[in-house]
Amino acid sequence: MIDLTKFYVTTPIYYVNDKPHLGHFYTTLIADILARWHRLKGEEVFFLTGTDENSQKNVKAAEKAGKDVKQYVDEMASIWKKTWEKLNITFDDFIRTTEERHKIAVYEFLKRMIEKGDIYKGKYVGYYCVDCEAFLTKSDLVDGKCPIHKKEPILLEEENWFFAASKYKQALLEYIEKHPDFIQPEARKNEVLNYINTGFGDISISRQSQKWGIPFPNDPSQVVYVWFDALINYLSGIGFGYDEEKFKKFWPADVHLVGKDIIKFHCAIWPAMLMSAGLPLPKHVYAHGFWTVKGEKMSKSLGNVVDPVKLAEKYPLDAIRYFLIRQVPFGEDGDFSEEALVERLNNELADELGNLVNRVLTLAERFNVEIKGRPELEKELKLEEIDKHMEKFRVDLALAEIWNFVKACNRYINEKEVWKLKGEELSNALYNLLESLRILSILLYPFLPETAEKIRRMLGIEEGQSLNDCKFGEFKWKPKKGEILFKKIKAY
Ligand code: ME8
Repeated sequence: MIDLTKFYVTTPIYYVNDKPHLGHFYTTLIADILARWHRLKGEEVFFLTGTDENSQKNVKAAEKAGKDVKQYVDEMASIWKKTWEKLNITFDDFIRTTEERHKIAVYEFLKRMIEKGDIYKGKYVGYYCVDCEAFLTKSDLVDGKCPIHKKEPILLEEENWFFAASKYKQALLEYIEKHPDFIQPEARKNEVLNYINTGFGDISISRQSQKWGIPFPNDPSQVVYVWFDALINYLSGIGFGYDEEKFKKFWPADVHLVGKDIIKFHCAIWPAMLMSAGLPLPKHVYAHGFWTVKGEKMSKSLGNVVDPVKLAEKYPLDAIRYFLIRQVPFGEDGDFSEEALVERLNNELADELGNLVNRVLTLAERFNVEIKGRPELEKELKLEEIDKHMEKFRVDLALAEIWNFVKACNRYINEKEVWKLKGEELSNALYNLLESLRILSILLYPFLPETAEKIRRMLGIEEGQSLNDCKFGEFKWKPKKGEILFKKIKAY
């Protein structure tokens, strides 16, 4: 169940060893769409994103760039933040794990775990993939290499601080059982259960060999393990340890959006950490699939990434947003190609939505009649279904349902041959079509914000409509045709 008054959504905090690629944009875009939707519902929304800066990957990248690590992460964090701004992402805060507020939260969190008796000193011996920043077991390896990064892991032997995570194994299994929609989509749940049942043990949460990171409390010879500190961003970003009121207002998160690569951390380790610190668990974790290019995961380490900023210089940003949401069922993998993007832009955005808006406004301008009538098109609008999909984070299904309405409006024009109508019938048809466009300008706003805004302006209606206004009624439009919404692209 979603809290009716607040909505807290997060993205992973991304490593800053490179700039954002389309995969990162995808997760962040979904969070943006959900945040905009819940704002339309009048809820108090908090949308957090940020950067994971205490990683060895960042240290290596700084060395490669010949820069001081701090200077490097500062520059990169600024690139990430500016990229999201450029790409019209409406985050409410941007947490960086090198910030003081984050350190305060990590220390408060660790203090609670220490008081609980869950932290002890032990010896760690095992494989470690620096690109994953994670331990691997022998069975994880394929041909002796990390299956994701295709690199040999290092063998690590250290005296570390450990979290007695195995204490929470049973409680975790029970929690997942009792909260069937905690891990989504359903298919991912088995993967997590399998991990908890077979691979879940105590976790080393400090590093002796590293200098870059948050010093371990009362043991400055070690730094906090980067994943351990990173997960706490979801709390430090909303005031944990320094703004209790804000923290109480927004925690627990309504949804952590993540890629399927980091599900174990979010659905097993993080919940166990929260149980230890005596805090409620997030309501949902939604793990989506990977964007691939020619079947291979798009990734910084594989070097096959698509740059969303460059893409947005070539295509309208709303077309990219639309494509990413429509192209794959949310949760599954999808292959990226410009060809497929252009196809959707031409066939759906230009031919269906663009054409609809253009036709209705042309008719409204041509026949300057009084606009009133009976709400005939309202039955085609499945608002409840759309909202249900959004409550289940199925942005893809919600947008498909909105698109059915776009198609229904086009059908209405064709079937009625509106351009031939006269008098009351014409007035009625224009009423239905203009009201439909007004409602579309609200519903499309989370998905295609620039386009929705253009439609609103062409209709001559005021800003600030909410989901409550998505019903047919009386309206004072001042329709005026504007620019074409989407120009078709011939070559790409
Ligand atoms: O894992 N397709 O950061 P990261 C879809 N810092 N999404 C993709 C993707 C792809 N090909 N590649 C990346 C980390 N992503 C940690 C997270 S959170 C406490 C710490 C997205 O920079 C997806 O959301 O490697 C994935 O989980 C995330 O970027 C990994 O980003």
